[in-house]
Amino acid sequence: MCNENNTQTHINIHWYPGHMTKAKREMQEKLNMVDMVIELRDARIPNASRNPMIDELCAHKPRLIILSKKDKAQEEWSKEWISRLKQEHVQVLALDIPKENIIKPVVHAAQLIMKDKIERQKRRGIRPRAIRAMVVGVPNVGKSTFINKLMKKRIAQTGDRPGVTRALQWARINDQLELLDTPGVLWPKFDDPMVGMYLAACGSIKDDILPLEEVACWMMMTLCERKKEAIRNRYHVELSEDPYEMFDRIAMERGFLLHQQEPDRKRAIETFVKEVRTDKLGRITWEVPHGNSE
Ligand SMILES: Nc1nc2c(ncn2[C@@H]2O[C@H](COP(=O)(O)OP(=O)(O)OP(=O)(O)O)[C@@H](O)[C@H]2O)c(=O)[nH]1
Ligand SMILES: [Mg+2]
Repeated sequence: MCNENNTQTHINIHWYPGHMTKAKREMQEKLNMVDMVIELRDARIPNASRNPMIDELCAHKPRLIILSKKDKAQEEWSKEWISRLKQEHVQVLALDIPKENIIKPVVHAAQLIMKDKIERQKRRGIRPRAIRAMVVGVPNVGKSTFINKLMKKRIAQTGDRPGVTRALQWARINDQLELLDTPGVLWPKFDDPMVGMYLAACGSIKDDILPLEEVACWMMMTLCERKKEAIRNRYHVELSEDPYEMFDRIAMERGFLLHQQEPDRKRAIETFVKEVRTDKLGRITWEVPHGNSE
C-alpha cells in the first residue's frame, strides 16, 4: 500500500527463484569458453538493470554494453547515460533492436574490443576464429531478440515477460561472431530498494510476485510529475497528488465500474501499468543519471 502522504517510493523484494541459481552456475561453467561478454541493459534504467552478480562473475572478461529498447527511453537521457559510460571507458551501443540494422555496429564493436587478441593471433600466424561472446542481462531486456535479429531468423523464443529463456543456447552469427544466449538473471537482494521499483516498471520482475499496486502508485506519481500532458491527453482526467484518486478517476472515465457504480481500481491499475509499458504515454527514462532532474 502507498502511505498517506504518498512519499513511499520503494519496494523490498527478497526472493531468488531457483532457476536463476541454476542459470548462474551454467553461465559460470561456460565463461571460460567465451572471449567476451555482451551485457544488455535497459536504456530506461541503465544503472538499475546492471546486475552486480554479472559484474562479479564477468569481471575478467572484456565487455560490450548494449542499452536495449532505446526507442522506449528519452533521447536526451540516453545521450547522457552513454556519455557517462564512455567516461568510464566502457564500450557502449544504444539500440532499438527490432527496428535497427544492428549486425554491423555489433560485430564492429566486438572486433574493436578483441582487437589486441586478434592482432596477437595474426602475428603468431593463427587465423583468428570467430569471436565468442556470452549474451547476459536481467530478464526481459531483449537478449533473445538481439540474437534472433543478428541471426536473421527466430532461433530463440522471445516474449514481453521475464523468464522466457530457460537454457543456454549457441548461435553462430557469421564467420566473425558466435553468441551464447542465457536466461535472464537477477540477484538475491537489491541494496537500493529503488532498483526493484525500476526493474518492476520495465517488466523484468514477474508481476505475480510483485506488489503491483505499489509499483503502479510510484509509476503514477512519477508520471504525474514528469509527464503531465501525456497523462491528461491519454486519460482525460484532472491530475491529483493521490495516485489512488488518479486510478479511480481513470476507472470512472473508462467506465471500469464495479457493482453500485464504484470505480474498479484494480482494473484501472492493471490497464495503466500495461499502457505505460507499451509506450502509450510516450517514452520514459525512469532512471535519470545522478545529479540530474527534469
Ligand atoms: N521496443 C523494443 N522492444 C524490444 C527491444 N528489444 C527487445 N524488445 C522486446 O522485449 C521483449 C523481451 O525480449 P526477449 O528477447 O524475450 O528478452 P530476454 O532478455 O531474452 O528475456 P528472458 O529470456 O526472459 O531473460 C520482447 O517483447 C521484445 O520484442 C528494443 O530494442 N525495443
Ligand atoms: Mg531470452
